Amino acid sequence: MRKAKEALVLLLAGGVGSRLNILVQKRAKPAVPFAGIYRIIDFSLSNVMNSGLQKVGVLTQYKPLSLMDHLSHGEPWDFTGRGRGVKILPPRTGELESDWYRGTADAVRRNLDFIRANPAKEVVILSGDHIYHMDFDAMIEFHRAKNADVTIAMMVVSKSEIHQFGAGITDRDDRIIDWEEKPKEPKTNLASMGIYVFDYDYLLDTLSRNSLELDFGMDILPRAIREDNVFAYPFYGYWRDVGTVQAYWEANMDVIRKNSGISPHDWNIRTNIEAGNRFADRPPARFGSRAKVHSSLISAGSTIRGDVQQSVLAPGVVVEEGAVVRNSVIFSDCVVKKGAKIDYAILDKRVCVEKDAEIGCGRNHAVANKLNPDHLYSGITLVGKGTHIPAELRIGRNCAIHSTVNLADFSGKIIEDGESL
Ligand code: ADQ
Ligand code: ADP
Repeated sequence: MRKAKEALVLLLAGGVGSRLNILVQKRAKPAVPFAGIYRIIDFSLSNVMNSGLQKVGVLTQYKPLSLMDHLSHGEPWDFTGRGRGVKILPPRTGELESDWYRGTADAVRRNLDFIRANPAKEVVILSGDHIYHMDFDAMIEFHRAKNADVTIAMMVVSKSEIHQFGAGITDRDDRIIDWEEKPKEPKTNLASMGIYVFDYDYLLDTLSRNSLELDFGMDILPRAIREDNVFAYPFYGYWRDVGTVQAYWEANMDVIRKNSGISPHDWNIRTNIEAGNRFADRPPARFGSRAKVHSSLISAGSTIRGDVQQSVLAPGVVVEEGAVVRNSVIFSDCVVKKGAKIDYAILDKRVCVEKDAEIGCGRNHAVANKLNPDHLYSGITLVGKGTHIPAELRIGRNCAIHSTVNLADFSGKIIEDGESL
């Protein structure tokens, strides 16, 4: 029997994800659309389902509208057929914003009644904002074989990335003997994937010990590593924290790259076909006689008469004749009119690009901005939901165009590289 059935899952889906810039202005990071028809959270939830886990509480907090809509319509997350497998746990807060969850452990602590009402052998704690493919059953088996109190999924990342993660040092038995959350001077490149298996009783006990321990990575895990049995489950598959615009764009590109290990064509990812993108009742994608498409993902309801290369298109996107879309991620119901050119851009929903406008074209000169985390520097230009880009406007690279901006007088003008409007 799969061990996973005996575990309870808590999915943390409340983080702000502010480095995703305008993509998270109106929605939580796990609700950001991904790979055409999915949202980021679909990958965690599909892993849960494919691993045979049956009971999931989703902890929400920040701008949960799109997320709740995505999780609560239709049947895709009804794992067992006997009532819903997924339960949305709204924020347990008072009136004041300062009373909001103050960290991941605090968020879980505020839902102790849900954990107590669902006794299990283990509690699996996951994040709703990673793109990956993983079998939690194997991890639970490892956790039991090690007789662990806590098991953390960990993988080797590059030296330049480790400062964003919890970093651990293990002994030959995979026991974690040293730990630092987001180290400034890393001693290791073994990173925590933010995926934890806790022994059920151990979790209840540890959370009720000290209510000032607010965060797993900062507080709970360092103490557990010092005092108790904490192991690292080594992971070798595809996993990305899509916390930055660069990482989000790259993960979308991985979906269309051959053998990247993350294609939804190779394994079962579920989504909600009725909410949000509403592609369930859209007609098939169609291609005009002059259409040229390669290395791309095109979703239902789209009409392509121009040129699409190396891009991910959500449902209902129109690319008119003579228009070119390259190296880009286009959300649902965008229109790219005749002669317009889009390169290295992410267009949120319902953006209309008028004739001969250009977005994100040219070379990436803005690498110097790298020191300022508020600036985009990876070369990608972002355009907010519903923005109307007038004819012949040229928008450079690394720009962020917010939904609220009115560009009516910008026809024929240039928005320079790195500008934010
Ligand atoms: P971070 O990436 O900094 O580090 P954190 O901000 O702690 O992650 O959030 C973890 C997850 O919980 C995210 O999915 C976030 O959306 C969610 N979340 C945060 N606050 C929440 C709240 N109050 N309510 C509900 N959900 C909430 C963590 C670990 C590192 C590890 C990385 C891996 O601390 O050790 O390396 O994840 O990405
Ligand atoms: P997102 O891009 O995050 O899906 P949308 O603008 O598409 O955001 O909508 C946000 C959420 O609100 C969606 O889940 C959608 O189903 C819901 N929604 C959008 N427009 C309406 C509307 N006019 N009435 C009710 N719900 C809506």
